[in-house]
Formats: sequence, structure tokens, C-alpha cells
Amino acid sequence: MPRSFLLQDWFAFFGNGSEFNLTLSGEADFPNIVSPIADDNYGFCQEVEFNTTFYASPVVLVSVHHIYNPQVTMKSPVSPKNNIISAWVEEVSLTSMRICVKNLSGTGSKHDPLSVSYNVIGDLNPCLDVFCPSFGVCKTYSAHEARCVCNDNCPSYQDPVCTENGTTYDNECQYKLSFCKGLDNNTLYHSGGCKDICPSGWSYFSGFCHHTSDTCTNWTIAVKECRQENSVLADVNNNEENIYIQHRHNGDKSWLGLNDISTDGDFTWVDRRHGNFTAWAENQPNNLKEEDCAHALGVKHDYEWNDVQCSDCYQFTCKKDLDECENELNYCHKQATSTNERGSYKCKCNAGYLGDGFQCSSFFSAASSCGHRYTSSAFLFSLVNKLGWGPVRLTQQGKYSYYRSDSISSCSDSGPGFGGGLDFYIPSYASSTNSYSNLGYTYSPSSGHSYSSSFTKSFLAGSHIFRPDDIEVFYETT
Ligand SMILES: [Ca+2]
Ligand SMILES: [Ca+2]
Ligand SMILES: [Ca+2]
Repeated sequence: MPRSFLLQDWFAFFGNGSEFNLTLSGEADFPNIVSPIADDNYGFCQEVEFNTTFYASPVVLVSVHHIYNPQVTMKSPVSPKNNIISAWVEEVSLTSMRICVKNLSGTGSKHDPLSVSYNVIGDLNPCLDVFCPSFGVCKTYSAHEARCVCNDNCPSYQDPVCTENGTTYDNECQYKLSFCKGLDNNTLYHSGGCKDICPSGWSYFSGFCHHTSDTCTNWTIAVKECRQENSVLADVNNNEENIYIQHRHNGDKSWLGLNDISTDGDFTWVDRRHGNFTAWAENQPNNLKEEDCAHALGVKHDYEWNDVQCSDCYQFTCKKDLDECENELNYCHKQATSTNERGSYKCKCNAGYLGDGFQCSSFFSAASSCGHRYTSSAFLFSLVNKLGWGPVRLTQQGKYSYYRSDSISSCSDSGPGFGGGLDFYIPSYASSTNSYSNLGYTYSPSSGHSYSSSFTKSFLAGSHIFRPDDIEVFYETT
């Protein structure tokens, strides 16, 4: 029977092809310890994961050969003479492929171990090394063009999160989208909606709970009614808050806690505090008719303020601090203690932990306030040293390093120490002049310098005792 003319491009190689500067290459071994069976068409396949991601499905070249390693062939002493083999790839994706080999049928129960050399050629995903800030996501536009964009493909399901200023989003993706677009600048959020943070009838905004009166009263009664609720007549610290409080009054005028009752012209808030933020309307305050109390003019007057008579009648908003600590509405790390403050709260890492309170970590177990650890891989690295010494890695090869103790040590009331002889030590109050170095016990710059010599004492800082200028602590988060 006549056959069509077949044209085949071919390419043969042996080895990993590294001289061709290919994108990825390697070997896949097929020990072939079981017999090939007819159901599998006498084939063996295995999945190979790329350790990277391609932009498009790459081209893969494979070449199969017998493994002539005598140790391996000892285990499977089959002469390769009848083992005609072929190899191919299938299911090539951006991150993996399947490599298959095939023996001829009828070659007996045992087969040679085989190895497949593969070369993968393609463009890598240009997003691989791109970090997108502000919850952006990296999107590819071509094999060589990647841009950070906002992920506007959010699902609509309800798994609400609440941001620090009290905005509830349907789910985390919706919040991240809003942040990415610059519509929300609150980086902290927690799961669950914001609604139930404040007591019934009060609404959350920026660290405070707010309640607005139903009717108008004079200023003095407004102050008193707020006090009865353990709150204060609204004080305003920034423009966002100014707008928020005035919006609660649907555009109407409302009392502020601002007054100059004690000293004419010296306006203070109800707690006698002077604020940094004001929004007086033009030519106000003018004390026109012995005016000692301030009110907000509402949205129609650009949220500005005016001084009026305290006996006037306006509605008002009371404002009270949310105790984030008592209500567990804080973002402190689980190894930190929260302290409530008016309008906010503070986090401080517990004893034995380091960090800013939102992230705390420990070198040691929380069970003990003092600890020491040994690990053979520990080393110190010093960038600037004595004259004639460049940057140096100080490994644990000091005179007494055979004790294998105290690669690092710390107590809750003292800073970190390195080495069994406190080869390098920073006390808890590092600003005092009692840090010191004393190399050579555990950590040593090189052999031949003895522990406690003037050389090893002054190697790091130029003197035995020193005061650090700057301490930076890096910690690994898990
Ligand atoms: Ca006045
Ligand atoms: Ca006035
Ligand atoms: Ca608070």
C-alpha cells in the first residue's frame, strides 16, 4: 500500500543541554522495577513539576537512554540489547508535564532502568518577580510585559470584613479592591461586619462610638446628656471626622463640644483641650451676641463652624471611646498585651517577645523568660571591622566552641547575647554604654586570635564596651 510522504523535523541531544542556555533542563529517572503491562500499552509515565511558571505552554524536548550505572544495573541486570525504547511528553502545562517512556512488548518481566533528559524552552511568566503593593495583582500582557492591577473580579458572597474606620465590606476581596483603588486607606481589618462593635443605638467611626439625639436642646443640656452616657459632646479632630459627624445630622446644624465659656475668645473642647483642627466659617468666631458655644453648619455650608449663643436649640452627637481591649476588637498579636486609649489602643509584645505589638516573635519558647539555644548553623556577620578587615562571617570556631552551647541567649530583662562567652552582647537598655564584644569563645573571626585578647575584644566595635547607634531586629513570621 502506498504511503504519503512524511516530513519530520528532528533534534537529537544527549545530556542536559546546559551549553545551549535553555530555560530549564533536567533528568527524569525511570527505575522500571515493575514489568510493563499491555493495559498501559507497555508505557511508564511520571509527572514532572517545573520549579517555575511559564508564560505559555513551553516546548519540551526529550531524549531517553539506558542508565549504565553499574550499581543500578546490578539490581536490574538486564542487557539493553532488546529494550528498544521511545520517550514522549504529554499534558504540558505552564507548571508541569508528563514524561512517558515505552518498551517494546514481549521483552520479559524485567526492564532496564531508563533516564529521560529533558529540555524545556519557553518564556517565563513575567509576573514571577513582580511584587504588587496595595493588594494589587500582577497581570501579564505579553511574554515580557507585566503590570500590577486591581483585582476587580471579586466574588459577591457574604463573608464580611470590617476596616479600622468602621466600613463593612461583603468580603475580603471587596475590601482589597477598594484599598487597591485608593478608595480606602485603612490597612487593618478584621473578619465580621462592623455593626455590632458599638452598643445598640451607637455607631462606630474611627475608634469611637457615636449616638445622635432625636430632638434639639441647648448646649448645656447637650453636654450633660452626653456625660450621662459616659460620653462627650462631639469633639472633632480632623476633616474626615468633621464630615462624618455632620452627616449624622442629615445636613442640619448641630452642636459641637467647642466653647469659650471660661475665657472669651479661647475656644476649648468640653474636656478643656485645645484642638489642632478647626473649620470656622469666614469671619467666625465673631462673638456677635455674646456667643460662647460652637455649632457645625452642615453640608450646605461646607461643613464649617460658627459660634452662637449657648441657649440656642440644636441636635447633637455624643461620642465615646471604644474599649478595643475589653471587646477583643484589637489587632494586637496573640503574644502582646493591648492597652486601651481614647480613640485608639496600644499593643506591646509580652516579656520574651520582640516586635511592634502587632507582630511579636520569640527566639525561645514562651514557657521560659530566659533561654539559650545552640545550632551548628549559627554565625555572626560583620560588615565593617578593624582596619584591614573586610566584611567577615564569624562562625562558631572559637577556642571553646566545642561546648556547643549558647549560639544565642536571651532573658526577658536583657537583650540578646551571642556565644557561650557572650562574644557579642546587647543589653536590654541598649542606649546605655554597656554593650560589649568579646569574640573567640564561640564565635571567632579566624583561628589564632584568643578569647579575651584586646584584638578579639575590639574587633567588632573598635572597643570592648560600646553603645550601638542602631539596632534592627528581623524576625521570621510563620
Ligand atoms: Ca464668645
Ligand atoms: Ca458667630
Ligand atoms: Ca479605645
